[in-house]
Amino acid sequence: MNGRYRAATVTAGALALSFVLGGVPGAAYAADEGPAPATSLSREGYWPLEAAPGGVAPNVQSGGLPLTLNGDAWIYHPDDPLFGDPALVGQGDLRLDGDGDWAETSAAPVGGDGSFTLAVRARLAATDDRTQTVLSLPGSHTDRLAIRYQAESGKWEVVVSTEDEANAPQVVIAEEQTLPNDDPNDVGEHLAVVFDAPAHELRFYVDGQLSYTSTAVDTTSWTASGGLQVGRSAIRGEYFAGSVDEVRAYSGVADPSKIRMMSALTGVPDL
Ligand SMILES: [Ca+2]
Repeated sequence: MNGRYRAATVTAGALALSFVLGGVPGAAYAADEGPAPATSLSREGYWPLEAAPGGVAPNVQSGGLPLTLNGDAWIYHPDDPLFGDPALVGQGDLRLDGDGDWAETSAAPVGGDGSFTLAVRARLAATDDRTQTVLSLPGSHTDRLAIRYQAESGKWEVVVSTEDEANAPQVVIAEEQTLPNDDPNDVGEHLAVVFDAPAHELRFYVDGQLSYTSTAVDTTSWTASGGLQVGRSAIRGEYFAGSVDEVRAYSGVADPSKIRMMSALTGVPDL
């Protein structure tokens, strides 16, 4: 075999490829055609936050860790189930006043050494000048991952620290399209993060949608050492003021259709 033959083959292949791409403009950005799941999905936690007897919100997942409420954190129920202000989803949601309230599990339901999915519905009390963390997974010196309202930009963002160091380089995705809605009559936003470890990709879905700016290359593999934090960063504080509901944690990659189901305004216990 000689070099000239190989060169001809490559040229023919390149022409064929460009023809195929030209025939389906924009296909690479179609929101509904996300990558296939690289790993199976295993639920570690679903906390519908309907009640917290004794200050402990149960995990629907059998054998899963509950969320313990701290500070003045409480579960809201409308006085009148028909005409009162509804909870975000279902009959109750978690209320946090931004002044030392949070809920946490005793250990991390997902650590970050493999693929994972985290989801939550959150409504800020006010889009004010305080950065506020909705969910985080702590290490010793920084958060493995945090989902938060970034006051400087006025946007939701997900932040990954690439090492467990205070000033570690970070991977950040800011949500550019759907801004936080602090209207008390609104349902806030559904926020979901997928870390696809084999694909080295971080995805940030807001209200069930993944915009084309909401993925980032991420090769982080260190493991969180503390429990899941709801309503704060265990490292930086950043206490959340507002309502939180429908917290979910999975090992593995949730595909776009599952993320859309999680973002529904009715709880899906079997998801
Ligand atoms: Ca609820």
